Amino acid sequence: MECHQCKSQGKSCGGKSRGLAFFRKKQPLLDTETSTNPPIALVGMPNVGKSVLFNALTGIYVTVSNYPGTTVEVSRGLAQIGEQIITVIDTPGMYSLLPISEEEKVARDLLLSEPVSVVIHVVDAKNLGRMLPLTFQLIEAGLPVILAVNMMDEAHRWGLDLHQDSLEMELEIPVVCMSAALNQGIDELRHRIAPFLPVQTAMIPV
Ligand SMILES: Nc1nc2c(ncn2[C@@H]2O[C@H](COP(=O)(O)OP(=O)(O)OP(=O)(O)O)[C@@H](O)[C@H]2O)c(=O)[nH]1
Ligand SMILES: [Mg+2]
Repeated sequence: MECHQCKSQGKSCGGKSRGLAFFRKKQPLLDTETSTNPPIALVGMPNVGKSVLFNALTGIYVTVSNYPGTTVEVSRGLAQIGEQIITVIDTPGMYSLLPISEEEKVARDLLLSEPVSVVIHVVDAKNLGRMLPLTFQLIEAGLPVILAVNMMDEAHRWGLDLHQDSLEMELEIPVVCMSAALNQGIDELRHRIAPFLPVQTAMIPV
């Protein structure tokens, strides 16, 4: 079975890397002890690009572990948002906050049992209508939500476009159009996340 690290790099380690608690650090600042803010959670239906976005935000400093009491794997990594380092959680695919599968239950529990700084709801631009009901559920649950409309490259190829401003006004949450696989829109997303983070007091260890 391939690990998260290998999957992102198109390699295979035969699962050996899974036992490692941490992968090598990319930058010295990226240390778990520097991340005191509640995490950012990436949520959304299966196959919308959550893990690709997770890799784009966090680089290679990632842990993969089973959610307690389950066989469902959850990846955590550190992202730099402005001057701050914050944990990002890549949750299993979910269709609704009312869970049916074990994966959906883990994703729901991750969102509702611990505080999060912001929830990034990743959706496929080609299937927006099918995916927005979960956006409404997340908003109604009182969670701070950013809508990340991914796969804009494919949507454009289908001749689709999105009125980002109108959607933002309608939903009253930030909306970011992106193509995570092409690294497009990631900087704007970081920009839109920043106001959700509490001001950090002691970031750099002395
Ligand atoms: N064209 C295009 N493909 C993308 C984009 N983002 C992700 N993909 C592809 O979509 C597929 C699914 O991506 P993942 O990141 O594994 O999706 P996921 O949401 O993590 O899926 P689950 O873990 O099953 O919930 C992969 O083949 C990606 O390469 C994008 O912006 N454009
Ligand atoms: Mg994934």
